[in-house]
Amino acid sequence: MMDLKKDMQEVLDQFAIRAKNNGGSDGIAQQLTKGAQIASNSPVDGQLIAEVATAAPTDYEAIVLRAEEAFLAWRKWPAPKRGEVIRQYGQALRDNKEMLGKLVSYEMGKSLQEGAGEVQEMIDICDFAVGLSRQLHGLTMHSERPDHRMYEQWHPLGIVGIITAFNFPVAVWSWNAMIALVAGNVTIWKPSEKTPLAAQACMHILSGVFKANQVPAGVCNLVQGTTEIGKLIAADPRIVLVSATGSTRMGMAVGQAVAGRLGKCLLELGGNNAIIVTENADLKLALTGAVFGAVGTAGQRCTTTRRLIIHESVYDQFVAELIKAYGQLQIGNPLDPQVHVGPLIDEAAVVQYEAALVAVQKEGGSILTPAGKLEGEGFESGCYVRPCIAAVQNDYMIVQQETFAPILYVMKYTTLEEAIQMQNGVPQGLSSAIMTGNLKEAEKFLSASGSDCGIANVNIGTSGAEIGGAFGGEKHTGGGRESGSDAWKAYMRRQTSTINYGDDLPLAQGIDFHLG
Ligand code: UN1
Repeated sequence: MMDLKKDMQEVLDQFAIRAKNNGGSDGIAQQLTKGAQIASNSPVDGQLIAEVATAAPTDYEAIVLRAEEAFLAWRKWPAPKRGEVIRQYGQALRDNKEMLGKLVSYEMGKSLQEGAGEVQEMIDICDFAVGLSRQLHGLTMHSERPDHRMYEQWHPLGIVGIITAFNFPVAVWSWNAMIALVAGNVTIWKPSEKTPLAAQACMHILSGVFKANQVPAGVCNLVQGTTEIGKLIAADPRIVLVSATGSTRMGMAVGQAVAGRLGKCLLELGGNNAIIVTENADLKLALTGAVFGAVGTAGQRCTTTRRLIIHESVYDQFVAELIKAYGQLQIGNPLDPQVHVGPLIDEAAVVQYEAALVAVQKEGGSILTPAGKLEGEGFESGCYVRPCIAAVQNDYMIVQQETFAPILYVMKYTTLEEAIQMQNGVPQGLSSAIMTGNLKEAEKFLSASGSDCGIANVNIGTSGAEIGGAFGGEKHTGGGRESGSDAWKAYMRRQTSTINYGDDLPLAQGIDFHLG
């Protein structure tokens, strides 16, 4: 095992993170943060990593004014030139992948593999955004009038507010920011107050690239703070688009505030993702998909597998194999490459995990594996729990909710129709999967009367989406789409133009209107 203290000091030095940090954009907001300090403690060992100053409302105001100013210049940069800046950021992230991954892992508690994976998502979205910078296409349409041409083009919106959650402290910001920036927007990022340092590091790397390219100050901003800052962003008519990732409760508040001023919203909220394991599944493959989906990031992904809907003919065998696999999981310091499951984000999350287990039993469910909080050597932070499996019914109140912890609910089905109904029978609609070698089952699951989720996979778990597809979901997941495919359109405004190059003014719909 590495010398954690020495190793982390090197990481903090690399990103110029000191014991106390200014909370604004790197090199930009040096005098701007007058708010209270927030402490970032690692859930790995409970140690204080560093403190960050939060933005006071006056700091926020100054940042918005500067962002507005920066937009006037940035929107004039040709999109491929903006893309070139993002290309260089992608390169800088490649150079810093190991270090940034380690910081994410230590500050958030996910495994080193997953920390590095998150930085890889950042690199991937940079590459995607660079290509996109030459492909922000509009259509050309045939006009119904002679000597007329009709076409559309896409323009930037202005300021895009990005509110992110602790569980993907760097990747989700990048999905939003990289696309928003090549589109010609400026951004204001409010990261989770539980992972302020990872955000600080992202901005530190970015500021070097921006300086080298003389990007106007204020194009990409960081505002550290609590939900108070999130509320300011949601209510602010100058923030044209608010992209928010987090709980359904948070999304409802943000969505209502933004709708109240007719702003644009992009919400990526809770999931309650299920895998249907059919009698035609390759059970070995299903096992790996289910276990990684359920315990990866200690069950704190919005795409985490929370429910397994298993055909009655394979239920006993599959559940027995699951229990065996859970017995082999290594729980502990996520910086140790041998470890599968790290801590939850904080002690409040442990309390929620414990409350969910009580609720499961109260409603008549049974817990099939050892469960509970872990104590003793290595678990001093108080954030470690045992991933566990519980046999339940789909309509239990606790099963209908998203508990951000490694609790996997198992249930039985008889017909595929019933399984699909159970899969869809929750308020959330993010990710879903079916494990089957049967083409008809797979296609039924993917059809209009199949999964109602934004993501529907076959022979793959519910988590680990690639950036190239549009990411997001329906119902209480909020309806937004981020990252790949044509999700960029949410970050731009569409302008339809009709041009008359003739000598007459024919009106559409055949209307005859003559003066004199
Ligand atoms: C999230 O949990 O908010 O699909 C994002 C995945 C990751 C992203 C998860 N690529 O699991």
